[in-house]
Amino acid sequence: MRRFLALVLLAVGFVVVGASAASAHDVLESTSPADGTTVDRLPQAVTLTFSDDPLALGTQILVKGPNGSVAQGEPTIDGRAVHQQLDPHAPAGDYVVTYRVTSSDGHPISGTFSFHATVGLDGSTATKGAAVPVPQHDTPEQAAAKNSQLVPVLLTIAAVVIILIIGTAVWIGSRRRDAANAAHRG
Ligand SMILES: [Cu+2]
Repeated sequence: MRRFLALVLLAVGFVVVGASAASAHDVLESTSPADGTTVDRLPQAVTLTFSDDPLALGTQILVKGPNGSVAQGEPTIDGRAVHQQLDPHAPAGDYVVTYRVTSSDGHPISGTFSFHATVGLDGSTATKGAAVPVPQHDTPEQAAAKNSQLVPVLLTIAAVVIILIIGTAVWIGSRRRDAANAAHRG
């Protein structure tokens, strides 16, 4: 019975120690932009604010946009806030931020949040939920197709110009004839 009681006390002890260790973890209190929100314009940096000052060691902030990673430079820690600068050419669209910081108690904490930017730092725009347009160059086939569409347009313009020239020539000719006839009569 004593051994059993000792085991129970030991188990309770582990639970209490474990719980206090867990509660000592810093937690992410807020982010800018906030998780799941849409911002009019992509900010120049994302900010994560924790419940206590994270340690500088091992801080990693990944920011992934429609064209890939846009995190620029190393994250900086300012008290409870961790800032990550973004590429000044980052486009509009959906963003996912994945973080891994070292809690003030030395334990790693990680997570993710996401947001949508209607206007990018590069001035591009994206509608939430819509497929993000990827800039594309014409393939040789598409370029050829566009050229073949252009040919009838150019032929039509050429035909109109020729008709106008001939029409003008005929009109000038008839006026000259009228003038000559008039001179003849007078
Ligand atoms: Cu911890």
